[in-house]
Amino acid sequence: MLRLVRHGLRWRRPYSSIAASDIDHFRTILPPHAILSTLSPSTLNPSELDPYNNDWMGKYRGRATTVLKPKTTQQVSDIVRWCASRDIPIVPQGGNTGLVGGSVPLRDELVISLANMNSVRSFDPVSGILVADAGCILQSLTDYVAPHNHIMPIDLGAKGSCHIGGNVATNAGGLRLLRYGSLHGSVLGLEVVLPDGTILDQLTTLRKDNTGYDLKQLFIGAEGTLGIITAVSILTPPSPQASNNVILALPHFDNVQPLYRAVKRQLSEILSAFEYIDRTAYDLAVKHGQGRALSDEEVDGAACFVLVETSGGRREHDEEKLTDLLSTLRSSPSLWALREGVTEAVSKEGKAYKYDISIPLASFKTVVDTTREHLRSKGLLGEHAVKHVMGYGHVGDGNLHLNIVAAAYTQEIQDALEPFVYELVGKSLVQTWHQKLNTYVRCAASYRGSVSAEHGIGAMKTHALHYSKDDVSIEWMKKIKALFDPKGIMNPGKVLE
Ligand code: FAD
Ligand code: 2HG
Ligand code: ZN
Repeated sequence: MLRLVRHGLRWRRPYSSIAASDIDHFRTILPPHAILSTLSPSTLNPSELDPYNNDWMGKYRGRATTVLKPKTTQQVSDIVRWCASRDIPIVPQGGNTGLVGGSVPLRDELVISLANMNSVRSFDPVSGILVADAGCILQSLTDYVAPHNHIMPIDLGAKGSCHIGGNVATNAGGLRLLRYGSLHGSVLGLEVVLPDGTILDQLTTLRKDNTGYDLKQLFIGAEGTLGIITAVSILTPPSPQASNNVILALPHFDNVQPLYRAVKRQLSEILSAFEYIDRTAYDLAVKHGQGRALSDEEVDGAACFVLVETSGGRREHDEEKLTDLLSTLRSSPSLWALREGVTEAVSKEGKAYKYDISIPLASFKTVVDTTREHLRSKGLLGEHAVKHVMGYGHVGDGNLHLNIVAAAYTQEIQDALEPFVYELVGKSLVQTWHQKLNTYVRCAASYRGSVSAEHGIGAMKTHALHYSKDDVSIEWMKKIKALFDPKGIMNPGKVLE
């Protein structure tokens, strides 16, 4: 029996490490190719587990000895039942594109990868309801429904790798939330293997079902801490007949808010996205070859950019509306690739500290500037420390992605950023940089924002939950966790400390 230690703290309960005898048992459930283990008598090279032990950012690293890749819900159930009997902690893993360290082990937990559960179970082209295994890649589902003139209600830069199960487990937001709402609305049903191995079948395809507590909602955004999602029933909207997008270069951040109001008023029902990219983020995306750059003339003097997308029923009608709107604005056709590519560009530039926050739109720039000045005051700005501080995100959702790109992850930068950023966003007093006084001013008001708008809590923000949730809420979250997972084996150390 091994006691796991994390960040110098003892985990609350004793867990077992996986032993060779456990692998023997897993062999009775899965075929040999679905078991990746470095434990004897396997000859697997430990580096073959790197893709499962390292997160997308290269920030979190686990030490799993074993990865299982079940193909059926029954296999998932049998594995989990065994782990529950042996107190073996589990990390459910989808496409491993998560940005908060939730998808990789903290120590040597068992990784259950859903990658082999990748079949579409059914699709009804009349209702648009799709039922798919949790391990289906988002892009493959988009391709699947496209010939039926439907789209997925969710879209994000990681679509080529992330799983629909991972999307649901993180309640991912993405680029279509403004138009199609959150997964709490479009997910109709789930099949989940609970932490004792029981299969919870809530895979309904009903639009309306008011028969008591809506249990599936608990698993949407639970980040694998309450159970393993094995299948998803989801409502797919009809494909828009016409879609247009433009990137607008704006001279001042102050232009964004009035523009958003004007765009909403003029485009109304056909507005499907309104995305923000500050100049630093734009320059990085261009530097690293993401999307099509605007001409020098177009970007001259631009402080920031917004990408506006319309999706509607009639091409001429939508184009006319967009043209009317844009007639007074500098615009240029561009590609979503530029906006979607910012995350990729950031990762090519260095190591990113990512803060995914909900705050009022008017404060997007203040938060970025305040963070930059704070780092400057600590002497941490420069090629060998923090190279860039930037903001981009989803204006329509009030969601800013504050990214701090450093040459390396260091404790000094980490300590400078936290709790600074969380205090800036969350419940405590707000500090703002006062240019004239060349100092911080603590304001009496707080943004009362969210420290995680869409990426989740994972391992990164367990200590920061209290900035956005009160004690009563956290206490009830803990009670729910204990009810579903009394042994605490499901993704320990994630979401809740
Ligand atoms: P993973 O990373 O494998 O896992 C994420 C979490 O979900 C972990 O806690 C894991 O344990 C749990 N989990 C995974 N599968 C299951 C399952 N079947 N059952 C139970 N728990 C499970 N996120 C956004 O919200 N919006 C964006 O616009 C966005 N854009 C991104 C762009 C890029 C380039 C990248 C790299 C990431 C982006 N993300 C975005 C973050 C990430 O892609 C999403 O969080 C995504 O939903 C994670 O899916 P995944 O399959 O990769 O899950
Ligand atoms: C996006 O909106 C994603 O592009 C990723 O949520 C944000 O990389 C990030 O910080
Ligand atoms: Zn985002």
